[in-house]
Amino acid sequence: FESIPSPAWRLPLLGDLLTVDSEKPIQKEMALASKLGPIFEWKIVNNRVTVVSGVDLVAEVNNEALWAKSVGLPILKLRKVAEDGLFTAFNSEPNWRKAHNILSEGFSRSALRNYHPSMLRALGGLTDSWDRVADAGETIDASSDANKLALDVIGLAGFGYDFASFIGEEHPFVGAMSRVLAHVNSTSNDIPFLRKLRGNGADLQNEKDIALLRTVVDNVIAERQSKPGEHQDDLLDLMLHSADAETGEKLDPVNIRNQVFTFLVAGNETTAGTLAFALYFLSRHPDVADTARAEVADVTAGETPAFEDVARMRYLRRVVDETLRLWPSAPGYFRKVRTDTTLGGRYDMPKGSWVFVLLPQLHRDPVWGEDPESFDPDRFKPENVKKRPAHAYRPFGTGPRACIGRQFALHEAVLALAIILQRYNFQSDPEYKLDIRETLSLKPVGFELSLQRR
Ligand code: MNH
Repeated sequence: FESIPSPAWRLPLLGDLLTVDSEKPIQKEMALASKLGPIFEWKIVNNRVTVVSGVDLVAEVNNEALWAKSVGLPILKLRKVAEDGLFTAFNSEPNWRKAHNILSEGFSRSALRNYHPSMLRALGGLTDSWDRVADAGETIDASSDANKLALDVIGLAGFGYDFASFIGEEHPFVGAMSRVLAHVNSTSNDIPFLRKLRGNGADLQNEKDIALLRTVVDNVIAERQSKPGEHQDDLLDLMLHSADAETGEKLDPVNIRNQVFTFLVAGNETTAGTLAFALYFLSRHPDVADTARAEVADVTAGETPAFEDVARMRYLRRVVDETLRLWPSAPGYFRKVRTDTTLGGRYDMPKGSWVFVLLPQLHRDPVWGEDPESFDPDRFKPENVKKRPAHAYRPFGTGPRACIGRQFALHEAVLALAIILQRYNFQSDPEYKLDIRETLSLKPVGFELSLQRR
């Protein structure tokens, strides 16, 4: 067996201090992968991480016969809040299959059709707010508004709950959630003694934040239960009333709470990041924005996009696909090997070993051509997609534990961009340099747009 490439030998602790970047571990790993290749190993204090990003190796670890989802360290930390919710559940937990069976129905095409009006309603909050900003000649913060929109969308569409993010003060759920995720991120990568030096202020805040998140989740459930006659045909209804066809069992109340929390987080952060990155790319590529705007006009004839219109906006969908290639807002996932095996024909992987699939680097593999950094939606024309190996693009993960919300997210992103393009011209400051914040998910920070109504 060969040993996996790793950064040059360093003094154990001082060296680690110099290489660890607990704020931006993904961007650090991208730099290491560029130097060390499609597989490398590095050590964050006691945690050895094997990072895989070459397309052939990723295809291998995505093979369900040999490998499976692993609940990696950050997901393990998130279990403190989400327990056995869909995203954080261990493969072995019976509640995973039960909830997966029950909730899959909530993501069928007919379910999506039901969510469309709620998505439009949430978007109405955004456009009311942006109209005022445009008239006042001010700017919006793309990530912050994308977060508001995504929370309103998942709240209304999934749970019939209006966070009303664009009206008045920001809902405290937003701040609490983003701090909890940042806490998970930094405690997964930080060095324990540095954390001690910083004191436990962050940990106390974290406890308070978790309590607040639980209260909001309980309110969402209680509000629905206070109206027993009302059926909404949404995720919450499935959680409360539907039985798993396999076991005949319904979800228990504790699990429902975990699922509501899971969906409010999973449905928010990643979609918001995608939308903010897409706005970044559109503002930097006026030709792409023009083409997309023309398509929207063509498909909708200037009307509010109908459900069926969204699937017809092929070019805009490619804009979203290409955005998720360069900056996949969920930047990776963990895989664990089921039996002793050899990876790439030369690296020893005893049963139970795990790797991290680094998506932004996979999405820059040589199969993406000479200039993987360039933003080009045409990469996703069907004839070009056919030329690439299937595993070259995995922004929604792989296998049975892949994203259940994929179609929901894509519908939301295309619809939101269509309405924004229809309604506004927008520009970003040419001086702005993309700055990406990592809180498990990725999003641009400090990215502002000025708007004019069209
Ligand atoms: Mn989503 C799992 C990416 C939007 C709900 N999601 C995953 C995984 C990736 C992912 C990658 C697999 C993680 C792993 O293997 O450990 N998700 C995304 C991206 C977007 C996204 C890039 C938006 C863009 N996700 C959404 C939305 C929802 C959602 C919207 C809900 C409405 N995702 C989930 C859930 C899981 C998941 C739930 C866990 C599924 C499971 O393990 O059964």
